Formats: sequence, structure tokens, C-alpha cells
Amino acid sequence: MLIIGIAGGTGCGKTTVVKQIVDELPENEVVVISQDSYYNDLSHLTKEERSKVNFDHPNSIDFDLLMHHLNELRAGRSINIPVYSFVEETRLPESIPTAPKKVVIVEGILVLSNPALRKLFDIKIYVHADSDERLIRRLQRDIRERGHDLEKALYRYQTAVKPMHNQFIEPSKEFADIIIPNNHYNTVAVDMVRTIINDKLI
Ligand code: UZR
Ligand code: MG
Repeated sequence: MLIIGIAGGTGCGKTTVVKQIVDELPENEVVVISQDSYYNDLSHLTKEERSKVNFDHPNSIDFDLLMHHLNELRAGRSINIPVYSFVEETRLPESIPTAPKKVVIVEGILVLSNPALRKLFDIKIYVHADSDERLIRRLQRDIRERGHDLEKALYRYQTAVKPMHNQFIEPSKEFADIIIPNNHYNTVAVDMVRTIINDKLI
């Protein structure tokens, strides 16, 4: 089994890079796990209380469960991945049964910031995009897909997203084996990563 960790700031294009990598791989050999699925269960808080949570701080992620799940997959056992709703800002009651595959990709803003989690990755990738590019993409997504208005999205960016990025995410770049420049979609880098994976799969 090959476990690949892919980090990078919000809006850097992680999800797109992952999609491109996975598209060329046989479906039955790869599973993608998103850090977003592992936000702490906040169902005991009111919606008002949840909207004040700092979702960019490492403490908002259930890293223990994520690591437990990776160890289970490594041991050949299936896991139940929690389902998180960005609109409700909490974990939903259902979960997704997931079997071990040859390639496991773990993506999320903070996946290279946690030392114990980092140790579980065979390949560590950081996707870089400039902060103005990331802010543009982030605003588009927050407004279109996550039901925020411009005011709320900008407030969160200034009070949580940016400071946490500078404190935890950007410094995790030094742990990467590969840094993908992604201001514009980078086909060459994605091809190189695919080649590395294919080599390991044979
Ligand atoms: P990516 N996030 C939300 O917007 N709402 C939530 O309920 C939970 C998380 C955001 C989170 C972080 N920060 O910046 C981003 N906030 O999701 C990480 N606020 O997701 O890697 O796709 O950008
Ligand atoms: Mg994403």
C-alpha cells in the first residue's frame, strides 16, 4: 500500500490536483480520504456556536481517528469514513464504508502539519498557489457552494483562514517531498506524480 499526503492552503487546488492524479488510475486501486471528513463532531453545539469555531486550527480536526483509519487500512481492514456537512458545519449521522486499496491519498490543508500523521505517508506533496489566487478561489467556492455571503467569507479569511495558514500550513511545506506550483493548473507536475505512483504500483 502506498499512502500519499497532499497539503496546501485553502484554494490552492488540492482537490483538482487529486482528481487529475486519480483519473488515470484504475478505480479499484485507489481511495481518496479528505481531511474535511474528520472535522470534530460538533453536533452538541448550536449552529450559532458552531459558526464561531476556528475550522483552520489543527484542534478542529480529529487526527486520532484519521490516523487510526490509515492504520486500519494498512492492516487490510475496512473503515467507516465520517460525513461532514459544510452547510450545517457538523458531522452527519451517516458514514461511508471504505475498503483498503493499493493507493490511499489523504488530502487537506493540515495533513502535513501533524508530525504523527506525517509519519504514515510514503510520499508527501504540498500544492502551492499565491495567496491572492487562493483567496479568489476560496471566495468563489464559499459563496457558490458553502452558502456563505461575501462579508462572512472575508471575515473568516482575515480572522482564521489567513492567520492559521501562516502559523500551521505554510510552515508544513518544508516537510514535503514534492512541491507543486499551481497558480495555473500544472499538468507536468501531475504527470510526474502519476508516473511515481505507477512505478510503485507495478
Ligand atoms: P479546503 N471550512 C468551512 O468553510 N466550513 C466548515 O464547516 C468547515 C471548514 C473551511 C475551513 C478551511 N475554514 O479553511 C477549509 N473555515 O474549509 C479547508 N473557516 O478546506 O482545503 O478545501 O480549502
Ligand atoms: Mg478541498
